[in-house]
Amino acid sequence: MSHTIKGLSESSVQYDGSNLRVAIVHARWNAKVIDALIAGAVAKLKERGVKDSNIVTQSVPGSFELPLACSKVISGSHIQAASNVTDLLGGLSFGGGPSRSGTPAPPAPAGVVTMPNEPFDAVIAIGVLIKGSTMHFEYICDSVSHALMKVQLDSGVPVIFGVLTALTDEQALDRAGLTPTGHNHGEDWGLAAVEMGSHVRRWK
Ligand code: DLZ
Repeated sequence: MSHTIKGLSESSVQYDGSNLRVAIVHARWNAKVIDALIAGAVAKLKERGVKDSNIVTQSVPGSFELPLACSKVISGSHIQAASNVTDLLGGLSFGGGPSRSGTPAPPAPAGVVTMPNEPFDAVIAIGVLIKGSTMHFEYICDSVSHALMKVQLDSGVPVIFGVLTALTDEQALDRAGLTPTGHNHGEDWGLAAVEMGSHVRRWK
């Protein structure tokens, strides 16, 4: 058995997610890893009592798009073609009425279910960046992590940093629990969302 000092230690408090609402905003690059991370996050959200109906997912093309999408999701803007966890590829979108900013929302496309624009207690931003042969990786890792921190601090809503910055495919698979010795970091992000969402409710 391998021993390591790394990793998230268990909290002495069992945070209750039963009244929390959490958004998962995820990139679609490196989908196999992304899907495993989302599944890990959702499993832990549910384990902590977050209701299915209070978990909303929104996909964006790549990690570079995560900060803007998180910001819009938090501010209650309408994003079409969002989906919920029971139908990751289906259409369940935010809102049907006016957004919280007061701007009238565009109508949802046919077949897209709408959800009320309730505020989110936490947002989990999930992306998988894998280093290639150019400087692209470095630029995106740096800008995305700074921008997600800015969204969190500007909005006061916890943005859980679920962006893997892997040097190899193997590292990415390992951190999504897709290797025999790996650990799914999505699970940690689900727990972090419930813990931070609970803290921020108390700190208000
Ligand atoms: C272009 C690109 C590349 C090369 N690699 C990744 C990656 O490993 N992970 C990821 O999430 N996104 C990648 N992208 C896409 C960018 O994040 C972004 O979607 C595009 O540059 C368009 O803005």
